[in-house]
Amino acid sequence: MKAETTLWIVPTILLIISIVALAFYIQTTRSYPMTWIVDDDEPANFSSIHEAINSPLVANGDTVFVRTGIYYENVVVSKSVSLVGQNPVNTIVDGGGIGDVIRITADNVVIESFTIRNGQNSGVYILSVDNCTVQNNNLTSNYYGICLRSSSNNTVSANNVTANNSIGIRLYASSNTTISANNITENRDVGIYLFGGSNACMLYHNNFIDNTQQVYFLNLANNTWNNGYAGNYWSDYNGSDVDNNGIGDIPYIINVGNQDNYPLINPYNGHNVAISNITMKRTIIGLGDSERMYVEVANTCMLFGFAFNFSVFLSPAILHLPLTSSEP
Ligand SMILES: [Ca+2]
Ligand SMILES: [Ca+2]
Repeated sequence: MKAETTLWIVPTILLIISIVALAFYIQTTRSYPMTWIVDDDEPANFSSIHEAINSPLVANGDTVFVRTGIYYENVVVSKSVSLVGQNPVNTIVDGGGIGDVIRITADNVVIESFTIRNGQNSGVYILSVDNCTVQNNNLTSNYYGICLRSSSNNTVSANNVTANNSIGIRLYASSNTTISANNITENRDVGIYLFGGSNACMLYHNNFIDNTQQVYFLNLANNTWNNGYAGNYWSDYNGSDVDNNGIGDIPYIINVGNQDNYPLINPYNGHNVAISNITMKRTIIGLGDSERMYVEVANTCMLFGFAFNFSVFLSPAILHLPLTSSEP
């Protein structure tokens, strides 16, 4: 009897191990992304952000959605996930005055819609990674708001980087960084600090307001301070705008090799473009006819009008009909 029992135990254990291994294999090799919910005080998949990131259930490509609350954590994002807050005002990650609040150590990470505060070092520290995005966050009361080190091809966009204890955004040896549409305000030492060969960065549509020093370079570097037609808003710019096109008439000089050729007269506040007028002589046009159309578009600080000619020709494409109809 005893020998018979032993005979069964071994294959049974092997079978259980196989099933667990198979389940784990299926879990870790799924090809579709999943969204996981974190909430500090309501039922959810996880109750803390670091618990979610560290879970073997959460894989590269997944989204970790964090509901509103105050999360006292120091998070290391070591997987290629999108970490998304429910909203940037009430979804707060507080570093408690210790280390970095969020440190990114994997490529292709997104950090979006949080308040990130009280980092002894950085609010967000981007370390030796590519293709990460930090957008739509409030970063305040950190030593550095956002810090990039030895990282390329990353994007920092539409963040409020305000009242950090030293530097708003700090780049060390980080090339090809796109920094756009951020409010960089009232940082104690410097708005943006670039050193260690942070070249070929593109910075535009940012509002640099009342930083003790707006930009500081430790080493010379060449970066582009516009997107080809619009630059940044500088609270200490004192040029004029005689032609009233919203762009200052003289460049904002940063240093040798760095100047904003298209400084904005008013702070940038997003793309709110309206088509304010379309004019055509005729509305019924025959095949082969030429016609001229005038279109006027406006945003919060500029009004553009442009005209173009077009001809009507025969195409196999079907004109779209209205999606809804009031006819029975
Ligand atoms: Ca909550
Ligand atoms: Ca002008």
